[in-house]
Amino acid sequence: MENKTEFFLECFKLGIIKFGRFTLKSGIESPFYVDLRPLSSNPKILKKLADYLLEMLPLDNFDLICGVPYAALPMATAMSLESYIPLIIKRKEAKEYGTKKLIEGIYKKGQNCILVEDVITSGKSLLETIPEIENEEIFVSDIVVVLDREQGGKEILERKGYRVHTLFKISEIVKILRETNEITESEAARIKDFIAGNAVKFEEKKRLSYEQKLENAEHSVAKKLLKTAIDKQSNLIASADVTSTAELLNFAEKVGQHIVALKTHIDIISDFDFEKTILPLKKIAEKHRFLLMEDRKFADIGNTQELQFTKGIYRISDWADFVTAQAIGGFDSLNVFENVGVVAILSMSSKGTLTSVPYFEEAQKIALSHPNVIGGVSQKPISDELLLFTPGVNLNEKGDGKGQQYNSPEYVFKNLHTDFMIVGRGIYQSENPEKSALEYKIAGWMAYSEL
Ligand code: 5BU
Repeated sequence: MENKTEFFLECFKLGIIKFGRFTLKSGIESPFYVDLRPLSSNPKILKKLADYLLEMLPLDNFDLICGVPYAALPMATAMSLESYIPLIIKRKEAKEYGTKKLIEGIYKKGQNCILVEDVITSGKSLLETIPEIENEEIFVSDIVVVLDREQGGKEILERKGYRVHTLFKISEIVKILRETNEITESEAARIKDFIAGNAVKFEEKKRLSYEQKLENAEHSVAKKLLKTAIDKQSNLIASADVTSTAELLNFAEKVGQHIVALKTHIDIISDFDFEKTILPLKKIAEKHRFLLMEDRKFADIGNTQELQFTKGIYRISDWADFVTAQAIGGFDSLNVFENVGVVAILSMSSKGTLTSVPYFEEAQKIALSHPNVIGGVSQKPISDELLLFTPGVNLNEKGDGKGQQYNSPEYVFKNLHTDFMIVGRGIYQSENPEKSALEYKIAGWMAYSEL
């Protein structure tokens, strides 16, 4: 494809930006007006536009495409034709008769949908559209936008945990148009002033520091985790998804100094033996001052969970500092985890997960009110009364071909306000796990510190 600047100039020739005085929907007067609808009347341009928009996304992760009505509908259609990802149609208003559906087309609950928008200003129309799609239990994680007017909408959506991919920014466009003499210096200056003066004001929610969270923490395990993070300047939890005692101990020894906790799936250790696996692991944890997090994901009635927690060959209650548990069994099912911290699963990182928005909200209510719960596992921002643990983090991969979906450390700390990132294969499958652990630790701490 030609470069993006040339492509923009081709689009510009169709009259998509006008200069002068225009009153916007919000009532404010703008020195320019953007209308991308002409792009849809030129098939070659529309096709190229669809390719540019698709290029910004990890396409394997999506099952559906939907455009915000009306201007983005042809764009979404073109993207669907180019990628073979099925299209769904969002109505502006539900029909008064018939099915009264807001979303038309063929879809299933739990599918991942790319949302397409032509221009983003304050983000208002996206904020209205997203819940209507999520109410159908379709997941929206990524939004592609042709043009960002840089008035704060992108940031508002990103703070809510959506990834916003924009093809053009108005500041870039002004630069291109000035360089090609399409606009005068004074026009460029007027536009720049307008952008600077009209960013939508939003109260950026400051994330709480580890020190502030430590002050607020009540549970001893939460306190210990936060103290460890501050002392070691690390917010990294390494996931040791290895299958033998030797590998587990070797891995713990190598990465120990860089992590706040080691996450285990103890039931995948094929030669598990309490004396030979757990006792040395505990020693390494003490030596390097990290906690043990057993990712057991309890999901039963309280009585069964109690047995799974305290009995069997693993006797998790004898060694884990904290465990993961589903909230699906209800509030009382978590009463049995008395001497450990519980991290409740609020949403999952895998494609097609059923942890829809309503489920997430109910699970979060339980997490917030239960004294044993110290935090939640989630791919969305959560209440800052809870610690947020986020798996699905990798510096090099977008997915694993088995449904896992990855974000970068920067993304999870900046947009989700994650407290602890969980990294598995990014570390234990690397050639030098110790070096990789250090790399992730630095990336995570920098992302946190820059906020
Ligand atoms: P990975 O190798 O970085 O993909 O490993 C991620 C780990 O986190 C792995 O042990 C999973 O079982 C765990 N995990 C996850 O990936 N996503 C989730 O939503 C939850 C746990 Br809950």
